[in-house]
Amino acid sequence: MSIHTDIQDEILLVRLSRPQKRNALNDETVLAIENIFSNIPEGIKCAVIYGEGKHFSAGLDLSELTERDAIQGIHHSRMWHRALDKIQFGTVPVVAVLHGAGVGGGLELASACHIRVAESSAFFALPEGQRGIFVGGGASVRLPKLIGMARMADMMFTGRVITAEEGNSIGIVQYVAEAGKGLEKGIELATKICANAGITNYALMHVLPRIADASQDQALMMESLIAAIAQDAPEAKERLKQFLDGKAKKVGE
Ligand code: 1HE
Repeated sequence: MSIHTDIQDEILLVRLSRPQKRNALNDETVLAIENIFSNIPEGIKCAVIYGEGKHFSAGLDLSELTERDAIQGIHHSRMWHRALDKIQFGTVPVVAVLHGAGVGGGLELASACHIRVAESSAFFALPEGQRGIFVGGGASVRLPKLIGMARMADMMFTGRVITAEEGNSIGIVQYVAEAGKGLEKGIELATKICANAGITNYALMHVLPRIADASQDQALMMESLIAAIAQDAPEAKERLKQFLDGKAKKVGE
């Protein structure tokens, strides 16, 4: 099997497990991703995805690319879109823990997650330019939202390799961890996410990206609607009361 899952408390741990091929994403793996994120077990509130071996993922399995014609190529790309949409618009937030290569489709997979942690060994690139192809796993939509269109175009035009620290400063990742400490950091973040109200996590996954894509007028209306729904929940009322009674953590605690 090219992917393994484990459960730790309320967190689903998803491990890319094809280290001999640098976790290159063949069709079997992409379909397994679709299946896993379509069937998050009851009681799970967050997922963490990471890679076995020295790299997160070397991207598309290039050995499967050679025989495809144009229409097969479209179906293949749409399969990636389906699978990665199950991550971005699934039922639980997903933290990606990146180390070594996070390139091509590996970066596309990471971009579909909600938070990215890079170990200091991580590096990012879009070698599609050099391979004579184009991204097909959603990077042209998701990556410009993280780093801007000019940076993505540069990565493809020139094959530029971005380090973990650079990735942190331009927005590919939100955290950098020491070598070997990424998973720990990912689980620490996932634990915080699990403690949020479900409606807040849902709004961040499903409403915020739609607000970002909408016109200002529609976006502000969506914000008002989701804000009203969230504050109406008994859980929100209870959390606000706890703060006002001095029983909740202050900011930063
Ligand atoms: C692979 C792949 C792969 C490794 N497909 N087999 N992605 C790329 O263009 C990245 C290509 N890979 C690399 O540049 C390097 O492998 C790495 C920098 C990621 C890692 O280097 P290293 O020295 O640790 O490993 P290696 O010796 O290059 O590879 C080990 C094995 O994995 C070797 O196979 P072996 O049978 O000779 O042992 C490699 O052939 C195999 N391997 N990467 C297939 N990608 C939805 S569209 C997305 C489009 C893309 O993602 S394009 C970018 C593809």
